[in-house]
Amino acid sequence: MRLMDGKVVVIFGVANKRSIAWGITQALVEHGARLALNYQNERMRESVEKLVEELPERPWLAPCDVTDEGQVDAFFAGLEQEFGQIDGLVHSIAFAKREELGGSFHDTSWDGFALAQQISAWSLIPLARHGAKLMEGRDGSIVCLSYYGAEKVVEGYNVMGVAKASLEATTRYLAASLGPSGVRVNALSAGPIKTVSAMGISGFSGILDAIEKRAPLRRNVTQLEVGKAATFLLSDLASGITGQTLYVDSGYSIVGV
Ligand code: 1JT
Repeated sequence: MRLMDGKVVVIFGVANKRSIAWGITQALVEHGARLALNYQNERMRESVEKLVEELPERPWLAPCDVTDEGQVDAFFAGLEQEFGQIDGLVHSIAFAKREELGGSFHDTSWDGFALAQQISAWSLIPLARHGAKLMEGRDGSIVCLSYYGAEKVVEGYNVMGVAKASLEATTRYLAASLGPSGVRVNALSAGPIKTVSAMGISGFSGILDAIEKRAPLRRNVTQLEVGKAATFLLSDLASGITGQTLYVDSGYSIVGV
């Protein structure tokens, strides 16, 4: 069954083979989607160019640092020229300074707080605005990535927890404002995954161990499992779903004591 035949999806956030966005790319390719990807800067360009060589069809690639309005404008202008319209958009982008992920939350700096919000939450708004413009009359779908630390305190997640809470609320407000145009907006709350940016954060491997011990499925989730759920939300199978946060977490979030 191919869920995405004839659909165009733009994916923000592929950096390397461990990126969640790469798992989403692979699942969407499996389901027949035509893809467009960004790379954050020239340094990232090479690694993304190399990764996409594995795919059966080369996706459209262009630079886009989401903190640069000019680059966002140029990216979507190029996208429109290449595809005309699009059907889906994936936001798989987050950032926090290493020193803010750990230590005492009450020591959070304004700069660290603002940076995490700008890149991890606010950036969804301009991407959704530009994306929705290319989805007119197409029943479009937008998906972003969250984490359990948005709603419960996860030691050390700190400023990212507040940014993800903001992202989930942004998802609901965008769902309400874009719904009348037929555009759906949902978040996936993924279990912890060994990505390049997560590895080496103190406490992270303990969180992976806790999932293996306590989650109903007794294992961690993979990038591809998140990709399959993203494909569902982007597809017509989810045509009645908007504003939601869907958990892809081996069931961890349902467990109490
Ligand atoms: C970022 C990073 C966002 C790691 C992230 C993230 N969302 C989930 N993780 C994994 C994670 C989870 C916990 C944690 C640390 C990392 C890395 C920097 C960019 C944004 O606890 C300390 C619970």
